[in-house]
Amino acid sequence: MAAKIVVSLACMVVLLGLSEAAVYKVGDSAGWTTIANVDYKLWASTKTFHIGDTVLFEYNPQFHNVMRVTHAMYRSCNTSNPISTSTTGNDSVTLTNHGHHFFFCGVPGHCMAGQKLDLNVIHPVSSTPLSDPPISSSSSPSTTTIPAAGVPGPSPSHAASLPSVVAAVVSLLVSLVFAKFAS
Ligand SMILES: *[C@@H]1O[C@H](CO)[C@@H](O)[C@H](O)[C@H]1NC(C)=O
Ligand SMILES: *[C@@H]1O[C@H](CO)[C@@H](O)[C@H](O)[C@H]1NC(C)=O
Ligand SMILES: [Cu+2]
Repeated sequence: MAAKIVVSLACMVVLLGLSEAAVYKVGDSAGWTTIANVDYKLWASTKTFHIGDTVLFEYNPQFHNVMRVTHAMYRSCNTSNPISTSTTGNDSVTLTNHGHHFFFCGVPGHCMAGQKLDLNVIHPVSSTPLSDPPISSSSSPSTTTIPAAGVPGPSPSHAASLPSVVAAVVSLLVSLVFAKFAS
């Protein structure tokens, strides 16, 4: 029983990853830049990022780069110790864990000018493929109720009600048979 549940949960996670993997170009047609005055906070707020999705930073590497940083460094535009730096001009980042991911351009002044991005990847079990209403896509990671994975499974109430359902079906069949013989 438990093994079955684990397997079906694992399948669900895999399906989620496969069905929802998307590629988002940061800043859409404007790309990763300071010229167009893109509001990257607004851009990110219009998307729902899932594990397995990819964000693509496209920019002229002569003028910009991409630094992945901590929240503290993001807030202060501190470029001294980035987690990683990309400089190809066409950098894709696959999102492999949930929570916030912080990026900015490390060229002096660019982060301060707004070339910074905070992506929030929602928790994988907060959305299910079939049973959830669309509202869930705009929900915050606060929906961490794990049983919301939609498994119609072995909660104590279900387990207890199963024998009574069987009993009801059996008694219905018995009464039908008796009714047939009696007529
Ligand atoms: C930037 O962060 C480093 C630690 O990573 C710290 O030593 C330095 O003081 C910070 N600089 C500023 C201007 O906050
Ligand atoms: C950037 O990389 C993506 C794949 O990561 C590719 O599909 C795209 O064609 C590349 N764009 C440029 C301008 O090289
Ligand atoms: Cu820049």
